Amino acid sequence: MCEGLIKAFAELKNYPFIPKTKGRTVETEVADLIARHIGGTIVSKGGNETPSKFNARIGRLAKPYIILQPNGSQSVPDLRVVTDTRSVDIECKRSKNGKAMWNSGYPKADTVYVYNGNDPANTAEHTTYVLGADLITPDEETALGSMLDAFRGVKEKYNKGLLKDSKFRLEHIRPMYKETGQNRWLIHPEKRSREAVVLSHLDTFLQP
Ligand SMILES: [Ca+2]
Repeated sequence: MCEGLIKAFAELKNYPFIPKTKGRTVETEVADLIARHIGGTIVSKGGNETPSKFNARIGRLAKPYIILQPNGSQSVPDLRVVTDTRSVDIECKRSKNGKAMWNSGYPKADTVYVYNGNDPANTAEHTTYVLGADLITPDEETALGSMLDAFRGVKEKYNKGLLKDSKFRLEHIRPMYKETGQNRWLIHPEKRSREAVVLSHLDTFLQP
């Protein structure tokens, strides 16, 4: 199983730039590729299915399987590969200018990030991957988490305080994160070692 996942990632490195047309997305391409190599099925929650019904349904599935968007279409990760013993989260990113964007989520140490794109400085390669632990330190993750908690605290304080009798309230906070420095993963000087870290993470992490 682990071997299959590693083979899938080795093949993934050779993937061309995936156009946005024809209903293909990086997420479905990666899910299909992994399913082919590990012999698992791909599942996703139906539109009308409650989370408990969905959980009951996947509870009956033979492992391994891949859940598409396990936390909903607006939340990370894109894929969760579930094996007999563990599961691994995979988040896919795609861009036309070679830059990996974070938008409303920052990296998580144990998530695998797949990037598919078009970097003018490296037209020979279009896909790479990196483990979250190579993108963010534990201290940064803690600081970003506590900043988000602080924002949520402000929201609660106002909604339940000054705004409690108002027709208006803050419905939700949508942060936007930006990575400064080298965020062009296809030309990153440590690209090869970052890819190797992902392979060894999958190898050791998914061992029973
Ligand atoms: Ca994504």
